[in-house]
Amino acid sequence: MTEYPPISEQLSADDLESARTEGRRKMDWADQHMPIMNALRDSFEADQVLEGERIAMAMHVEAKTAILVEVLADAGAEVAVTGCNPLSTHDDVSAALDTHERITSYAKRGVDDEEYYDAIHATLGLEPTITVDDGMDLVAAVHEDYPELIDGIVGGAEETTTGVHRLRAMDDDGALEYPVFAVNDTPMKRLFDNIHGTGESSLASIAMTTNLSWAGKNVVVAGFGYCGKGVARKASGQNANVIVTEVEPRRALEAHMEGYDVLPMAEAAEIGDVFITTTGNRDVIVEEHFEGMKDGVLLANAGHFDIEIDLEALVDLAVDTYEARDGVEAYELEDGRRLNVIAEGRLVNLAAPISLGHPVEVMDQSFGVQAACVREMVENGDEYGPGVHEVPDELDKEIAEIKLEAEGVEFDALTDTQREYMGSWDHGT
Ligand code: RBV
Repeated sequence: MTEYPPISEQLSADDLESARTEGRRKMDWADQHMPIMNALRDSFEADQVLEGERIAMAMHVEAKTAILVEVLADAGAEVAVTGCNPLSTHDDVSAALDTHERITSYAKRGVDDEEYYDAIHATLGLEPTITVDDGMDLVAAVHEDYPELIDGIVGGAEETTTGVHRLRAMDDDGALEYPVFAVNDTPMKRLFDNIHGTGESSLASIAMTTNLSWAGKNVVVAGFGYCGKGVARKASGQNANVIVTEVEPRRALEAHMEGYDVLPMAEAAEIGDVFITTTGNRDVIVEEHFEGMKDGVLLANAGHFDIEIDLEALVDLAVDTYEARDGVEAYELEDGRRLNVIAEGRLVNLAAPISLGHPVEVMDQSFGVQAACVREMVENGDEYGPGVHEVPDELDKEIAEIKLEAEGVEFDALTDTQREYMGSWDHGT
């Protein structure tokens, strides 16, 4: 197993002290706004539901994620955590987490590829019984590099669309050898985190990074999945003129019926002021598109990996590149046009220097489902065979009910007659 030092051994003694204090302060703020995680912490801790478990995690290590990590550790598990993107870690939060007696954090911002994977491998030194991923890098490392760990793993949970997509491809190949919950696909995750979370945090990060307005801009949203819908809706709400690009006919139609302009990227490229990719696929904005763009455009990616904007082609086209602002790299073309790439084309809502990730409230929901899935794997893991599994609806509803109670929202229950009616087929006209 790779030797890689935890964050506490990577920062100087002076930096470490202040980082821990600041990291804890960020976590306390998040915690104050996470009623679901607080409720789960109380019950998990009282019953020590994860006692004896060892959990490896690769996620965006910032304040909200830290609350999830802490809840799992307070429930009795040993946890080793690292980042799932080289730019999304908050070192202070990572340092604060690492003070917990049952948590080791290897996450550090700005790591290169080698350090990134060394840290992933270091978490597996824990010989996990559970893996929690955002993007599937842990599952991949286990299967490719440490298959001997598979027998000891009860199961895993996956946070994001791209990770679930990769897992399904692996499952289709018959290569996935333990059960993994598709947390992303639950209503409590997707309808809130993907739509509102990605929409709000991507736009907020771009606006704060550039100090530019949305009003009156042509905003090109590539992909009209859950994330694209959120970005389009929120941009429209900020008075932008939204243009959607799609490859799926029903989604293109849906975007059209929502009132957005739908265009091929080649045409959108020529009129867009801001481009935001949310497809989960590669090569969405490429050389032919750069060639048609206006001077001063902003290019940002809200998909999990940095493959949607072809930066290599842009580097080749550019005669000069320079840091135009913190988190903005300008690529100057031969004819003088400047194309501005935000956060190196990485997940913009987490990877720009001022990015904070999704709002606390939505991560409370997503991580509530994550925690419930970890508990389910520990309690009933034997019932799930190798492969990708839907999260049981009851767990998702449990998380919704905790949130509704915390918000003081009451709702109805079916009467017996209604339940009977819904289960019957013989009542016609
Ligand atoms: N995401 N995490 C945060 N911790 O601030 N913000 C977004 C955070 C997750 C989100 O659930 C999405 O599915 C995933 O990041 C993409 O990597």
